[in-house]
Amino acid sequence: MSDVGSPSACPMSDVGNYREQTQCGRKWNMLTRDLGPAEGDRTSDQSLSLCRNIPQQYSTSDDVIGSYPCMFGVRMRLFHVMVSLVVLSYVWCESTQGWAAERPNIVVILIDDMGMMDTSVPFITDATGKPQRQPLNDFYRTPQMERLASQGIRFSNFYAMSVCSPTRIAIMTGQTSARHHTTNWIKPESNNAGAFGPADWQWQGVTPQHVTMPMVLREAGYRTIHCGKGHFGPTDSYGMEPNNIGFDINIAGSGIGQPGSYYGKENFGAGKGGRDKRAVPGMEGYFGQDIFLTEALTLEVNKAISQAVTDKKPFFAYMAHYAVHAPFNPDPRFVGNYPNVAKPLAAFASLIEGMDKSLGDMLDHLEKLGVAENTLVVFMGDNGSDAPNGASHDVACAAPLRGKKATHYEGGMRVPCIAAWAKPNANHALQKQLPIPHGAVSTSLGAVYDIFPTVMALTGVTPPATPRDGIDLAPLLRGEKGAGTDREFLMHFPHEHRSAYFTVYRKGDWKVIFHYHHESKNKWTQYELFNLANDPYEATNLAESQPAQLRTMMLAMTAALEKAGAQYPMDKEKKNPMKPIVPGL
Ligand SMILES: [Ca+2]
Repeated sequence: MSDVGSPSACPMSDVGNYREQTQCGRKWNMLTRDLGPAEGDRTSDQSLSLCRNIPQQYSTSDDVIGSYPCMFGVRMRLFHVMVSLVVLSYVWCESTQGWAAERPNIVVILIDDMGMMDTSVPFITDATGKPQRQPLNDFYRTPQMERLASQGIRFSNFYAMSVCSPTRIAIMTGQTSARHHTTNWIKPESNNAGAFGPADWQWQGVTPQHVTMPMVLREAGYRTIHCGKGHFGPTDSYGMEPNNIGFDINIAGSGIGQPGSYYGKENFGAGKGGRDKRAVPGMEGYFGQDIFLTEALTLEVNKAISQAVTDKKPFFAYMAHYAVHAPFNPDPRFVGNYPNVAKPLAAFASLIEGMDKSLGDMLDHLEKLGVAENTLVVFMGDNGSDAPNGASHDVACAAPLRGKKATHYEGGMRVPCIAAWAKPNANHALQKQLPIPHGAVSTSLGAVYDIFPTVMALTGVTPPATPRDGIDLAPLLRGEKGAGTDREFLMHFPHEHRSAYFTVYRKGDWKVIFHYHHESKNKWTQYELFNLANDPYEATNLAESQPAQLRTMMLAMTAALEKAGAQYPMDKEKKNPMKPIVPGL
């Protein structure tokens, strides 16, 4: 705070007139150092778009705002300006360590619908924490994930929400879905609360009231790059546009949750009848070409990273592949590797292999640019597997885990997570600050909402003090034994999908599931209780046989939901919200 000035010394109303902000000192100068045109030529509107020395071929905030209908566009601009000012005032005046001579670059790679078993990297461990290969590890081919895992640490108990948007907004805000209230995937065209879902759930996704990780990093001087699937808000909402939520650059992101087509020859869905509404935006340069979407996105994100390096900007690159979400278009480069399985599964496996090539291409590119040693890579899936291979609630597509995407079992929300420096060098200053053991496995519980506080701590940026559920994973990344043990994980889903109207709560080895709309006369089936240490694949429901443990876990679940300000599903009469029922003894 010493050289920055307090918020009162830097009134927000003065932000537009930055030439007069001399009292704010060094940090203010850092924020404005790339503003481009001569100061005297800058309008107040221009001066509000801080740190945006952006190549013109990319979609920027102003491009998008200009495309909104008039009144909506004015509102969006006003919201955007207000949020920028609020975040700016905090980051600018409260950042404490973020101005070291060298700041780490951050690359977050998020694979859509990739579960923990959709890889040749074994994540399942034995009781001692040693990885145990499973048959699916011998089916999928992900050599670049193996490369990344050999350079860093993987998590065997890493959780996402059970579907797309709740996880994506958890990454952006550091909040569990029970708190940010986007508890379901966002249908772009209409509110999909479901028959008994809370009517006021956050279908709109990210709004100007949210403080997001890219917003904070951008204002701290990072080039923030979005590539791939957004799915942060429905059509024509504030959240549909990644530029609004803090990204300097948006490549191919919008409100859609899946591509119309993965094929350049099909223009990625544009102009293709029913698939046109899911056309991938901003990829016109590849229309008609024999190129797969995964490859095209990789070329584009690498270009954006190159530009950041050329501009001498630290960067935060969020590479959110559309792969491996349906439609299961076979990737012609790889599908021939899977001749003996059903076509949909072969296509899914080829999507996996394509995204793995992308990972390798990104790692190679970082090394070629000479920035690999100061770039942290975090690789994750956004929910459990959606591999077309068996029944939803069985031990099938995510075997030996039970369940798949959108279910309440472990296969619905356990995802791969690997963190590593893009090129390990134990003597590098930044890597000395965060030494990550090579080829290590952490069995501690981590979650997608931990990424925000982890990145903040690593970059030394202090975000505005809004409620968050995540923790700084640094002790786990360093491989410290005992770190992160006995944490809780809350997954709240008051909507309909493969599993409907449920809450999952895990603490330590125990996991409890509550089903709100319970039809059976057997009251115990409203609950599922598992000890994951003894029964990792959820075969035996202990709810009836261990009522004391069930009550303990239900009390803790109820408290966690209340603490998060959760919204509850409605009863069958749609009159009253339903809260979990804590059983007596
Ligand atoms: Ca997903």
